[in-house]
Amino acid sequence: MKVVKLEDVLGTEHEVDGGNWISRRLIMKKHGMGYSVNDTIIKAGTETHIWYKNHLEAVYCIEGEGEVVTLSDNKVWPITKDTLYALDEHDEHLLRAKEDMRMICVFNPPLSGKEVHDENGVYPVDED
Ligand code: 9YT
Repeated sequence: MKVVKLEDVLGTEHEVDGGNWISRRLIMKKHGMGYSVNDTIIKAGTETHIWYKNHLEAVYCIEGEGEVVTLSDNKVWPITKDTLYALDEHDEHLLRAKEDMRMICVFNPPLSGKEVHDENGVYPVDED
């Protein structure tokens, strides 16, 4: 049994500042669950290019409002509180936050916990 509180992560190396977002890594690869879980704040007024070529991600919005644009078809997906989107095809996308958004992000394979996007919006494969 594991219990993790947000306050345990704040101010540690697992509170990661990505510029447009701050990701609090709650469950990571080291926990051995086969996925990772982040509590992430997307900053109001930002647009972030993301392309998780090496991961599948599901994102559940629990606060705030914004939209995702999938770049393969330029479709705009409104995202508000209580909405989940799943990047089931490693979808390249733009994430736009109209206001601060709080997102619960689940990654498969799990993040090691310190990742930030590279210049293409990608997280690397964890080789360990
Ligand atoms: C929602 C989203 O993809 N935000 C970017 C940060 C990432 N999800 C993370 O590491 O929490």
